[in-house]
Amino acid sequence: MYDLLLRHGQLLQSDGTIVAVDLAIQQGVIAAIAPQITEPAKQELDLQGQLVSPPFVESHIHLDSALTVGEPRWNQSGTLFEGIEIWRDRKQNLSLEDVKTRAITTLKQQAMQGVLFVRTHADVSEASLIALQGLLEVRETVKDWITLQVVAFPQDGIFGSSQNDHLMEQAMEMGADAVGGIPHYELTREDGVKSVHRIFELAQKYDRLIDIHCDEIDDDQSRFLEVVGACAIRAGMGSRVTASHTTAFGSYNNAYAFKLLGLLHRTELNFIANPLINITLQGRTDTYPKRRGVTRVKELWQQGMNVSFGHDCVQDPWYSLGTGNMLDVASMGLHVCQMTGTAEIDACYDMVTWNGARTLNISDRYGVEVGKPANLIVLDARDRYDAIRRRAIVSYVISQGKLLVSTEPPKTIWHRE
Ligand code: 17E
Ligand code: FE2
Repeated sequence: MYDLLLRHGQLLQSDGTIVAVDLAIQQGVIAAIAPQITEPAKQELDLQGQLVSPPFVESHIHLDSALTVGEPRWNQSGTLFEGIEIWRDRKQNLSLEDVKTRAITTLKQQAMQGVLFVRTHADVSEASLIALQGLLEVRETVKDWITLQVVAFPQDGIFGSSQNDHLMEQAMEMGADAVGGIPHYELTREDGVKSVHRIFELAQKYDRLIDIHCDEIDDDQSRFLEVVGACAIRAGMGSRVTASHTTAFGSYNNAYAFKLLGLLHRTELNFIANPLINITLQGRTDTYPKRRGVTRVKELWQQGMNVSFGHDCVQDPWYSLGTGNMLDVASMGLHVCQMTGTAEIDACYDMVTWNGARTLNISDRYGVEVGKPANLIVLDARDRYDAIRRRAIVSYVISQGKLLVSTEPPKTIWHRE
């Protein structure tokens, strides 16, 4: 007797093919996938030919600042720097309760839309480390229905003030999953380089992943990605390292960009683009032509490198919009990066699913395959293209073998002939 039987699904497999199947779940694990399963189950769902996919992966979000938009004021200039100033004021008033409540509200919003794996940044430039403490507690509270990774992120720079380096070390001891950084915001270019070396040192000392906010600026001279790449090669840990944003890559001259691509090719670095926010945040010092301020997603993907898309923000000092819907992210990425070919559209879907899982280093546990943990979503869509174009509804979310969320499609009535 199975615990849960899903009948009549169209399973999107990791190679992109779609097959008609029934899926059986037992004790939190996918027990069987076959054209027809006849054994009984305690609970059955008829999927009516809807698309079965592994869950969405949110590879980059700031849950500590989520849902604070307008507090204490609105970001009127729309720049990264005004956002950092506003957050510096808001974070004086953090409490554990405040951080946890907003984070859990956001995670529920995400899970309702099919996100079951999340990597969040936690600002560790405050001596209290309340943002980190809060998100580590949330990681524990939600672990039965969503998997959370927490990055120790020094928003004000590791060497921007004398205490921050020590706070990074403390964050590792408290149990952060990954070491973060922001080299382009350090006081000098030299400090930026030094910060990248320090990040690798901490990651190796504490055996953690790395996820660096890297070159999130339109300055074509911001070249910390090459430092991250070089450190990854020397440390032999590329697949455990992520370069987030890298928006300056969109501004580099091609001679340098091609040289850089060659270097990156020698690593197994992961890249995260956050197209919703960076299309609004970047290009603010341009008149016309106005740059897009998003990294070279298509070229990295064409070179076979791992790229995922993140939301970055849900209603915070940097971005007043945001819903947690990963199909919104995929759609914006598709537009901004001009990924309109058929394989390119499919790749945009993969960037909010499989590629995100690879970034999070959870590929061994991720995917709708027999023997893997039963995490999956059912989309009211025919295929990846249809899902992105219509921002398809996630009808069912199955987390760790159990039904977590179900959503009915809205009903629209046409009242004329
Ligand atoms: N902090 C930062 O440095 N960059 C961002 N995009 C956000 C926070 C959201
Ligand atoms: Fe970010």
